[in-house]
Amino acid sequence: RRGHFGYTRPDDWLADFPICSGPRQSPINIELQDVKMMESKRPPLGRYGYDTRPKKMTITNNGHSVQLSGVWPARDTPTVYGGPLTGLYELAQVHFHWGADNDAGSEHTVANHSFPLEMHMVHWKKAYQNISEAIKHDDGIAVLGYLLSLDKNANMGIERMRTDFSKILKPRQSTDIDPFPLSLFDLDLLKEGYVTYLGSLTTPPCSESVIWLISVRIKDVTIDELESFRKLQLDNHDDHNYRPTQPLNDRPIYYLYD
Ligand code: SG5
Ligand code: ZN
Repeated sequence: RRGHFGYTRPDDWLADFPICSGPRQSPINIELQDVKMMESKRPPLGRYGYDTRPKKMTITNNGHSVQLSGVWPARDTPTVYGGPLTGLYELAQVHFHWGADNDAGSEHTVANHSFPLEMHMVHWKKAYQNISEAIKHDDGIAVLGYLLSLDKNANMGIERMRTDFSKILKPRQSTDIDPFPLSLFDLDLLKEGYVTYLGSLTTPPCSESVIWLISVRIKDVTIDELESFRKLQLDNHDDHNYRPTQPLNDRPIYYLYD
């Protein structure tokens, strides 16, 4: 069945999606000594809509992750621009990657260190009309990535989501939740700086269409929050949903801050 894949043998993805072994795959390990300052002067990264509460908000267990999506008032759909991006990128959805225990879970690693959770905010370039068109272009998608480390501070966005996780324990369950603005996730990408490189979707079809922006500020996640993710049943009874890191292949990794 097309669209069916698991995390036990990610090498099997290549049979249906050969680009999964392409030259600009994600995630990667970020070695700090490889990170260069981006020299050219660029407009600072900006965003709007993140403080606006959507009219409707939905969480879905799609068998690969839990996805958060929303419907915002006209012109308030969360959007990012500037920094390494050309044009406007509109939010499609937010999702998470986790592991069976605290030693693994993130897709990106830093100096070969894994984090227990990684949050992805997927945006698509509005110039391409829709997301399925955008993934055909090498600058079609911008994903803001946040690494989370086990600590005592609860994340208010995750707390709001997990209130209703009991309704989406099984794949293909979905429920509307009490809407909240994305700023509850305590996003600080703009202030703290971020690492950026050209990569791919980390799931099939592995399209090489993603400009990655990874926050250098590590956020907190509590053990209760992690256990809520781990209770969600995934396809194939996978106990994790992170792809192993892929070869960097001479790609530059840049550090940017505003
Ligand atoms: C998750 O990661 C997302 C995919 C996303 C990939 O599997 O799924 C969910 O969170 C539950 C629906 O999102 C979708 O399938 C809905 C569009 O794929 C995309 O966002 C395609 C543009 C891969 O995303 S990632 O590279 O950021 N990890
Ligand atoms: Zn992801």
